[in-house]
Amino acid sequence: MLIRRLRGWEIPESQVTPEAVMLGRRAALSGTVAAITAAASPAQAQWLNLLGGGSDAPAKPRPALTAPNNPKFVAGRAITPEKNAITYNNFYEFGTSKSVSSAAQALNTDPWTIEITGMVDKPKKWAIEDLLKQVQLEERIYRHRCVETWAMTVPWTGFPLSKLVEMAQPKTGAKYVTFTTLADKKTMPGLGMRFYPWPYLEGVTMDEARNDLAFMVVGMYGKTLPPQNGAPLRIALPWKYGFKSAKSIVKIEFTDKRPVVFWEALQDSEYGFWANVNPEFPHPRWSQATETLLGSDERVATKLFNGYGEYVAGMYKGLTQERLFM
Ligand SMILES: Nc1nc2c(c(=O)[nH]1)N[C@H]1C(S)=C(S)[C@@H](COP(=O)(O)O)O[C@H]1N2
Ligand SMILES: [Mo]
Repeated sequence: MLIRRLRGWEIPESQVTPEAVMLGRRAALSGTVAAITAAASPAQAQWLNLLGGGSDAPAKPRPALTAPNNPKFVAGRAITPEKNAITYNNFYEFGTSKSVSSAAQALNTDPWTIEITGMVDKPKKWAIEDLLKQVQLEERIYRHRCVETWAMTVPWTGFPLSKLVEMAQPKTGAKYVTFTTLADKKTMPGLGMRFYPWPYLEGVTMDEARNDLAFMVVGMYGKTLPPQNGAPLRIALPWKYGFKSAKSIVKIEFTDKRPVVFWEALQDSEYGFWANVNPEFPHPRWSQATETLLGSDERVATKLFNGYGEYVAGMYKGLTQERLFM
C-alpha cells in the first residue's frame, strides 16, 4: 500500500483522534487491513478501505439544476474543477479521510424531511421538494476555506437562509439558529466512531442567519448536490471556516441558547462557535496565513473573513470578548 507523507494542507481537521481509530489506521497502513475488514461490518469495512485512499465508484446521476447566477457575488478566483470539488471531501459521517465520495453514495436522500422547530411561530416539517417550491433558486459563486488550509471556489445553487428565517417566523427571544445533520448508523460508517459527538451540529447567530451571504445550498455546478457534498441540503457560510457549513441537514432549530457545535464539543481549545476566517490568528497547531486551492498546487494568501468583510465585519463590532477567529 502506498504511504505518502501528508502535505500541510492535508493535516486532518483534528489530530485528537482517540486510540481506537489510530490503532485501526496503523493496522490498515501496515497491511493488515484485510483481517480487520473481515471482522468489521460491511459499513465499517468500507470505511477502513477508504483509509488507504478513495476509489472512483460509480456515482449516482445528478439531475440538472440550473438557476440564474447572482452577479453580486464575485469569486475573484478560477472556479475549482468540478472533479476536485466532488472527490476531495470532508464528511466524517463517512470516515475521516478525504476520499469518502464513493462511501457517501450510500446516503439515501429520498425521501428527505427538514424539521423547522424551536422558538418559531411556524414550526413545520418540510419535504425537501415542497420547501423548494417556496423559494427562488439562484447560483452564487463562493470561495470556501477549510480550517485545514485548503480552499475551493464553487458555483452553488440555493436560496438565502434569510428566506427560511422569514418563513419560520422566529419569536423575539430567539438568538441562534442551529443545523442538525443526518445521523444514520445504517449508511454512515463514521457513526461507529463513538467518541465523536454525533449528530453533527452547527449554528449561527440570528444576525448571521439573516446576513446576505448565508446561503442554503441544494446544488453545485448546475446539478443537484452529490451525497458527498451534503445532499440534499447544506449551508454555505463563506466567511467562516468550512466546518460551519453543515451538510445533509435534517433539522433547523431556533433557540435562545448558544449551541456547542460538533468540533467545539470535541476540542474547544482548537475549534469554536464563531470560526471566522482570519490569516493572522493561527490555529494552535498551524498557521492560517495561506491556503492551497484544490485542483492546483497554488498557495495563496488568506484574507480576513475570507475576503467577505464588506458583508460581515459589521456584525462583530463590539464582540471583543469573544473568540471570533477559532
Ligand atoms: N455533516 C457534516 N457536515 C460537514 C462536515 C462533516 O464532517 N459532516 N465537514 C465540514 C467541513 S470541515 C468542511 S471543510 C466542509 C467540506 O465540504 P465539502 O466536502 O463539500 O468540500 O463540510 C463541512 N460540513
Ligand atoms: Mo473543514
